[in-house]
Amino acid sequence: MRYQRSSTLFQSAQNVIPGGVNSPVRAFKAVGGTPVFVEKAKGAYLYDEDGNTLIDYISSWGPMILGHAFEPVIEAVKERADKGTSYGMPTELETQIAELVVEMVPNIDKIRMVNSGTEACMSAVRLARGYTQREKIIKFAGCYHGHSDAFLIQAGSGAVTFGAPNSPGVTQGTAKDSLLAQYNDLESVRNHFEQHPEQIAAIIVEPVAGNMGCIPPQAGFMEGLRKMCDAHQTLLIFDEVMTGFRLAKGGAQESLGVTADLMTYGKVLGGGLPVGAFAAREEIMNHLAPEGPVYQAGTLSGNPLAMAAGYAMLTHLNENPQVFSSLENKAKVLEQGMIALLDKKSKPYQINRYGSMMSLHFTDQAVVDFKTAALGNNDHFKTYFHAMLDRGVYLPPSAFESYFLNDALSEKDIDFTLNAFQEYLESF
Ligand code: KE4
Repeated sequence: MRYQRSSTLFQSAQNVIPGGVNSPVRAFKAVGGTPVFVEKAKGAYLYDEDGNTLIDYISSWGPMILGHAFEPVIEAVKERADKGTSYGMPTELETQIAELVVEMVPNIDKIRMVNSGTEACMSAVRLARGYTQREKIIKFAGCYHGHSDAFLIQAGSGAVTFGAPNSPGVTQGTAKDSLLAQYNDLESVRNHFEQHPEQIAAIIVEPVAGNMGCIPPQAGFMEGLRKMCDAHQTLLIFDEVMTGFRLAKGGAQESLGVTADLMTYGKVLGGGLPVGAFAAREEIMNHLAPEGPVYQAGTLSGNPLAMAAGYAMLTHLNENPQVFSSLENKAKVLEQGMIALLDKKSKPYQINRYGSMMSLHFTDQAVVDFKTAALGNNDHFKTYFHAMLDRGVYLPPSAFESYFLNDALSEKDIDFTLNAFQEYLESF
C-alpha cells in the first residue's frame, strides 16, 4: 500500500496529539484518507515515509518559495546553531534582517518580529486599536488571519474546512468588535463605517486572498479600502503572511500598487522556521513597548536560528528578483495547461491565479468571495486531490486553500503534473 507507514504513524500520532496533527488542515479531514507523513524534502520534492516521491504544491503553505532545503538557508542555520539556539537578548542579526526588510518594502520604517502569522496579526490589531483609541475592526468572511479570537469569525482556511468558521470559545464580547464584510464588496464595508462612525480602528484584509482558495482582489477593491480608511482615519492592515516576499520583493503592496498602514508577515520571512512580523511607519510602530504603551512581547521573538534562515532567504530574493518572474511563468504554464485540458471536458470549473498562488474550483460561478468559494463541488475536489496524490502530486488537502508554487519546480515537473491531471480528467 502506498501509505502503509504513514497510516501506522498516524495511528500512533492520534494517541498523543489531538487529531494526530499539530495543525488541523494537515489531517486530510476535508479529503479523507490518511495524512502523508514526510521523511524529508529537497527542492520541489517531498519524500514520504513510504518511499513515495511527491511534487510539492503547498511548499509548507508558502515558506518554501525557493524549494525545500535551499542550500544557503540550510548552511546559515547550521552555522548559527553552533553559536547557540536562543539567548533572550538582542543580536546584530535581528537588526540586519530588519534593515533588509526596510530596504525591500518602501513604506516600512520599523518591524517587530514574533513567532507566527497569528501572533503578527493579533499584535497588529492591538497596535491599531492602541494607536487609534478605537475598538472595532473589519475583517472579511473567508479571510484567515490566524487563530486569535478576534479573527475566528467566519474565518477561512482550516476553520471553514472543518465547518467552524466561528469557533467555540470565542466570546460574544470579542465577536461584537469584529465586524464582518464580504471580499470584493466595498458596499459591505461602507455599511459598517456608516453604522459605526469613528469606532473602527482598522480593516484587516488579505490583499490577495489565499484561504478560500486563491481569490485575487477585483479592480478597485483594495483602492476602495484605502480610500475609505483615509476618509475615516482607520488603519488599513494588509495581512501579507502569504503574499509578503512571494508576489514581489515588496509583496502585494508592490504588486497591487496599493499602500497599507500596517503590514503583517510570516512564512517566507522565516525561511521555514517559526517567524511572524508586523511593520509600519515609525509614527505607528513607536506606540509599541518598550517605546510606547501598547504591550507585546515574546521569549523566542527574533530567535537567532529563525533570523538566520529568514535573512538567508530574503537576501537571495533581494539579490535575485528574477525568482518572481520565474514563478509567474511557471504558474502561468500550469494554469494554461490545466485550462486547455479542462476545456475539453464538460465539467464546470474556475481557476483563480495571482502570481504563484492559484486554486481550482469545481463550480460554474466565478469565485470572488466566501459565498462563491463555498459553492465548489467538494466531492469532485476530493476525487481530484486523491487522483493527483496517487500520481505523485501533492496539492493542498482542502478546497479552501491556495497552491504555493516554488521556484525549484522544473518544466519537467509541470509537464508531469499536467499529465497526471490529464489522466485524472480521463478517469471521469
Ligand atoms: P500562522 O499562525 O499559521 O503562522 O499564520 C496564520 C496566517 C495569517 N494570515 C494568513 C493570510 C495566513 O494564510 C495564515 C496561515 N495560513 C495557513 C494556510 N492557509 C497555515 C496552514 C495551517 O493552518 O496549518
